[in-house]
Amino acid sequence: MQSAGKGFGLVPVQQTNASPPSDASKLRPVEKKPSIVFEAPDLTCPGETISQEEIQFFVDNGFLVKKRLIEAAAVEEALGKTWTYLRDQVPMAGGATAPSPDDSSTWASPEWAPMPRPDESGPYQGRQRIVYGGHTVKLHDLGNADFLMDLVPNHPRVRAVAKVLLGDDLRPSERTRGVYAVFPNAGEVDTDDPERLTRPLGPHTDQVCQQLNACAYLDDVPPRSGGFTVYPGSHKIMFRAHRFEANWSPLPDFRDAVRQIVAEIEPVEFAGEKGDVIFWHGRTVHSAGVHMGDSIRWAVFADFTLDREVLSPEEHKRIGQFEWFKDAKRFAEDALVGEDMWGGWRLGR
Ligand SMILES: O=C(O)CCC(=O)C(=O)O
Repeated sequence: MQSAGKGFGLVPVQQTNASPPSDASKLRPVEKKPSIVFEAPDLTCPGETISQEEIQFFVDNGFLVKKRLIEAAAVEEALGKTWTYLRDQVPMAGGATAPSPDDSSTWASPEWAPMPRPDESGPYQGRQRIVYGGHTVKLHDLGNADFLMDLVPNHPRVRAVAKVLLGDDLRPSERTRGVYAVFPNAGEVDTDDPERLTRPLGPHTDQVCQQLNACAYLDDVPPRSGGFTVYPGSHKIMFRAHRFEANWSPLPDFRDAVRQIVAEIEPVEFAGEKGDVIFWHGRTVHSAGVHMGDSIRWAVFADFTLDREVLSPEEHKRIGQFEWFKDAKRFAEDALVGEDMWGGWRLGR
């Protein structure tokens, strides 16, 4: 296979609207499969950034778990700073107790203040700087803090894996998506509820421009405690549900493809340790995981793309594809989806 080069098989992109072009009247509900907790096989080879078996696993499944890739001490320090930020920045409802790192009895179902509407223009158009509601808090505006940049996208070991998979000419990272926290659910007590393993799953794919992403855990994530969850192999199906390889360009059968995946593929949830990093192909269907535990799931999400010409913020806004909190800018030129979905990837070559 050829390696990715600037201009390799690329055509100018016809800018289309963001919505999947599917007839909503044809949508039918689909029964979600419960997730299973994933046992990562050890495919590592001493001395190698990624082994051939790991590369093949990523190609086949659309994800790869690298255990303890980031040093525990650095992760602990980052989590301390994240706690400080959360307590300073996320407002609580009147009289509600703020979650505290030293008191796990404050973690279940925190009562946040009502969240403001997103800005309709400007640099934060479309998404609040911090999203808080229910059990999830997304600290987006922490995403470009130096300590998070150094911890995940610019960490030498994280970047080395991204380079072996995607290519040496990675676009310099400008931000992460921030820290995503999933809090325990105080109401999670009914063990007879048959839907408790599926109701929380929100399978979806991401927009704008998607090549390679990473999810790094800032604390240990026990089973059934909000672990990041993906649908293995779904990257191959969703790749073909787009017109272009990386830019969001859904075809008419996009929604049917998601429904097929959700109905047929058993999702896997990643339990793990602080410093573990899950690399996942950008077309993979994914979700935050089921949370029936009593800890907070802390994760940093980062995006990687090859270093090609990208659209300006104004152009992203014009086509309804402006997501300031991601490092996933649309390519000005992108390759049409063809037979080989890995033509632009390095995959160790
Ligand atoms: O928090 C998670 O585990 C999922 C995040 C997610 O779905 C996303 O960033 O698109």
